[in-house]
Amino acid sequence: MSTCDIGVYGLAVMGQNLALNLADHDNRVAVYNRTEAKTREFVDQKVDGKPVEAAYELDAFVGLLKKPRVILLMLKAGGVLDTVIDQLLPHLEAGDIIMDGGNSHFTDTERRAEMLAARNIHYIGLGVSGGEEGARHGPSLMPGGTQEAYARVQAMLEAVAAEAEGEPCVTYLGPRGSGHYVKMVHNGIEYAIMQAIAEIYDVLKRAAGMSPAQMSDVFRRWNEGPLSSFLVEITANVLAYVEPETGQALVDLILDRAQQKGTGKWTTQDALDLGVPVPTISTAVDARIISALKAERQHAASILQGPSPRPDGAQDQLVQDLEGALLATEICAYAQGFVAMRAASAEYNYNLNMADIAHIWRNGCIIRAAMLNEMRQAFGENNDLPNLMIAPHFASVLAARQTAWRNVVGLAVQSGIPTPSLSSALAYYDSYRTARLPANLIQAQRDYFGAHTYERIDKAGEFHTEWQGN
Ligand code: NBP
Repeated sequence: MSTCDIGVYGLAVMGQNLALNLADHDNRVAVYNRTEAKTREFVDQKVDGKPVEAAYELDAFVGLLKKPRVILLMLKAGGVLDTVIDQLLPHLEAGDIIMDGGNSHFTDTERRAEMLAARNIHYIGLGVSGGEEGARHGPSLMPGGTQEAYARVQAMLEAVAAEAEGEPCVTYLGPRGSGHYVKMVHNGIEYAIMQAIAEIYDVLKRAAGMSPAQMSDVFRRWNEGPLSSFLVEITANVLAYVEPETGQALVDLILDRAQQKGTGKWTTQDALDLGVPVPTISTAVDARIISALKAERQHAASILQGPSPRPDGAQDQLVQDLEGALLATEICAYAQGFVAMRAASAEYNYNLNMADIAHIWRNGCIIRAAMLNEMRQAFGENNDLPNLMIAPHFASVLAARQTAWRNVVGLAVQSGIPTPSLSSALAYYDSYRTARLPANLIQAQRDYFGAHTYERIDKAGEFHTEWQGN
């Protein structure tokens, strides 16, 4: 019987939780997974009387859906999507909608949307953020596709999304791959903020000599102020966690090797293609790569010299400075992400509304933070704001925190504690506010060895000099 409002294909963590969330909001949900046992386990252990119908064959799954059909794919990103779409196509008809809720690369989404449009099948690239908990109780959703397709799923998506001040954290973002583009940048910002927090933790540990429990209190306090955010909150919880078996702070027992799935790298790659600097995001990707070189780092530690941090007594001032440095760095990370989206919007004709993006990130997603309210306001006043840092509110926050930020970076450099994200953000801030950078010398060098010409500040035109004849 074709009675289901939506079908969820893919029952790993995200698919299971979104299926339950959809079922909680007046939807009859069909579910399917490649490995049958996972579907059976889900139905037996999690569904608990909710309106969920399982299928164990693809044609039976599609047969459960009302026409025109809506199918949500929650699959491992990559070639799997092409395989599954190919398998689904013979069962679908014109007017059906496929949504890809995974972390697909936006160019793959563009290609799939074009291929499916030729068959009159709608394709929505749906960025989903919030992890397991968000998927179950309210994620932030970033949809891109045709407006016609979005109108058909709008009520359903609004019902399952998180809410911020009574508004759902989902809105139509733009055509084709725009939703996945915004999700990619969301993850790039996420990388940067996580790296900045990790650096702050390192300074608190090595320069202030604090224990995880003490640091947890610091992050918990910060979470009551302008840094209030999901990532600061969970950091406080992680630092407070004592493992029952060992009686130790679990964070101290975790190997210092961070993994990645690629969305941060993609953000950097595309930003570079667009000519947009995103140094705080890029350094966060680099930092994860360096963290993976554990054996090399252990070897180098016995060869390369540097200062050994010695905790001094002035903890209160340092903690205060660190709060300012983290806040300023986070603003830079968001600023860089918004600049990348602005450039992408122009290049790929996405027509993105930055205030809407700030709004849908206010709840449900990993980078939700109190400061997104001010970002929404800043972009609401000017969608073409060239850089968030120059919005009056953020310019004054940065001005008020810059001394603290410089103190922290200075201390870290003096102590030999690597703080690539805090430092790169400060260099970004200083570069952006410098009216005359030393690029004049670079132009002279380029002209010297390659006759690349240069422009002058005192007259118009392009100039070349025979430098060696001087
Ligand atoms: P995974 O990314 O781990 O994907 C597992 C799913 O893909 C399973 O249902 C698996 O089926 C299916 N699959 C694979 Br692998 N190969 C397949 C194939 N050839 N044909 C059909 N199905 C195949 O799951 P997830 O962590 O729930 O994430 C789902 C998507 O959401 C991903 O794109 C992820 O990047 C994105 N995302 C994840 C999170 C998070 O917190 N986990 C947050 C936001 C977005 P099987 O059971 O038969 O192996």
